[in-house]
Amino acid sequence: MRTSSFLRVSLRTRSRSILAITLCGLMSACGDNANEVQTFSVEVQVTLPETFAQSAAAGARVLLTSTERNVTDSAVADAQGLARFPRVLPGSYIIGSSLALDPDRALVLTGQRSAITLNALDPARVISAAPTTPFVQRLSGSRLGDLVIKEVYYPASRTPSGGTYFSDQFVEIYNNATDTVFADGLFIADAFGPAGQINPTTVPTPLQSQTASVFVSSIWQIPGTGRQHPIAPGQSIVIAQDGINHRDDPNGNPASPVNLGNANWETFNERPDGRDLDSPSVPNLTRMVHRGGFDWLLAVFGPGVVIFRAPNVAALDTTLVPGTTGTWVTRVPNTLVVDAFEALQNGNSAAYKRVPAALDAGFVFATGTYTSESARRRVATTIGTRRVLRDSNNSSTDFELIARPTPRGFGTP
Ligand SMILES: [Ca+2]
Ligand SMILES: [Ca+2]
Repeated sequence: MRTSSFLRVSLRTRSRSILAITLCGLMSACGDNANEVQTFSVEVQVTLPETFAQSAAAGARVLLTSTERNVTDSAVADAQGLARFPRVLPGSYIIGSSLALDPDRALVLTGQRSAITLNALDPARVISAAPTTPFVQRLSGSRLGDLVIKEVYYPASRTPSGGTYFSDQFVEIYNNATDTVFADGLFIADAFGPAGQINPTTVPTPLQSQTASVFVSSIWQIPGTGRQHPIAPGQSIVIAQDGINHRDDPNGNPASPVNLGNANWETFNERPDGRDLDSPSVPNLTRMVHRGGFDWLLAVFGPGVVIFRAPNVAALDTTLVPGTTGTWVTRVPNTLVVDAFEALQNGNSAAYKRVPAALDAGFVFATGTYTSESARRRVATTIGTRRVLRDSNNSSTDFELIARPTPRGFGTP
């Protein structure tokens, strides 16, 4: 039955299986099974983070989503952390796992009675033959109650005449927790170092080897006495480089994709030449440490951004970058960091990572500079009307590149 075995192996989609049925209706040589596309038994082994008291992620929910068909299959991991999908069609899949630990189970596994959500994501798993071993998903995650960086619009935009415009950059911070979080006192900073092979002599930051800290250039702070700036669960704040409607402001860019006249905050870098304008409608962050640039300029090739809490920025170490004569950075220990984001120049720029892997295991990249693209954190799930954003401390999988920024939004740009 040469014809039917050929069909079984090569037919990959349901539309093609319909074709197979049609063909077989016309072909007398077709066997009884010619209209069945071959499926595979797939197992996913879900494990807890290495630092946890156990390994098997019992109860983890595993989603197998076809990237070719609008189909998601789900399974729950058994006591050994094994999730089974008995009939999987050949194709490309996103495999995602999640496990929410209540305080009691978190206490057993981590020693801390604090609810935690763990995630893992394999964004491109091609299944073309029966797997001989389970696919492994190692979960990671952080405590609930933390703010996360939701969107970083760093590539900036082109003017109608093709010039470059970067005053419309912004960072959005989102409350991913179940309770109100106060933004008062939060610090935001950009990681020191180049984003890639910008020119032939560009080398990665020599501070990469110090993996217990992230080294930052400029630091800004959200003002407040502690309870003045609440962010409700599922809500966010937008920090603009310039808090203006970039599209219609005389100092703006008619081709900019954003109106930031309603931003929560802006970075106003007061200086004698008045180069940075103070938008009257948007309050200013407090400038704590400023090193270079006429404003808080994020690298259009890709910035590292961290938000952190510290009792006193003046108490943080200031370090001279090795090999330089006057480039100073501030050392922020990983333990102070609330969330981190990293973008690099392109997919081949991993060697230039500036944010330690313990804070962010990956990076995103745009298709170029001044593209008006934006990097936005993915939605993991929605509880009621509240979006819970994916937070696996890995910008490669937590973020997606979108064609236009979506400040305070999640729609298709
Ligand atoms: Ca500004
Ligand atoms: Ca202002």
